Amino acid sequence: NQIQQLKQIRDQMTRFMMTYKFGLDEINTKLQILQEEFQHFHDYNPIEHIKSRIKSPESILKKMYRKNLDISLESIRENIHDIVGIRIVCSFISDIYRVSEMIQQQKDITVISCKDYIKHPKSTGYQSLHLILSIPVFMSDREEHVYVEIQIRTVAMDFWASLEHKIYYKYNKVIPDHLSKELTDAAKVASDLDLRMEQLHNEVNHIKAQEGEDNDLQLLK
Ligand code: 0O2
Repeated sequence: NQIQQLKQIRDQMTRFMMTYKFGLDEINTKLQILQEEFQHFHDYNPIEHIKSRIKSPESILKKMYRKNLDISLESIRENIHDIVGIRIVCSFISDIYRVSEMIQQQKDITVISCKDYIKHPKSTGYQSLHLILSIPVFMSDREEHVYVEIQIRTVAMDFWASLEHKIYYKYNKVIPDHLSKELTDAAKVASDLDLRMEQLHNEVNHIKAQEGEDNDLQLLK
């Protein structure tokens, strides 16, 4: 009887985690379509690269304990919004908002929250756009809704966040003051670089558009 019970729990857990895997597959397909379509019609891909992960059951439990929540599948489903985590890295800030809009417009997606740490960076200097979405997953006998966290950032923001994350864990979440200050300064440099790259990008686009117009005029002559 106890073995039966354990088997039942194992099956429930497998089903539970599978739902998130399907959710991730769905979002990945959506992103793939957006990239291909954009590349085809605009000859440009606003996405540099995408990384994704599914939180391990151990990390999920740790987060539940940290948040002081009762452990049940139902409670995990409601309270942990980043079991599926996707990071989209773009070249330019304008691409971040463009990609975010394209995702939010999709009819089967419900936007639960949108945190703009680009317009309002964290005190550490952290910048990114965070979306929490709910998406339907259609199984053989039922429809489930899963939460997905998407972080969208530039290459510079990603570079900064990866290093800061490593330092944060290296010092067991208490970063020495001098490093903390260095990181905040580096975040400012990364942010300035993003703005300059955006300006350059706009200038190049402007020149390209003018050349296009000139070519059209030549053809009319
Ligand atoms: P990990 O180890 O990356 O998974 P939540 O804790 O998710 O319930 P919160 O804190 O309001 O709610 O979410 P927020 O602010 O949207 O941040 C969620 C994630 O963004 C974090 O996940 C990090 O991945 C990233 N993040 C937020 N702030 C920082 C920061 O200052 N530096 C870096 N490097 N990353 C940050 P986790 O679960 O905290 O951590």
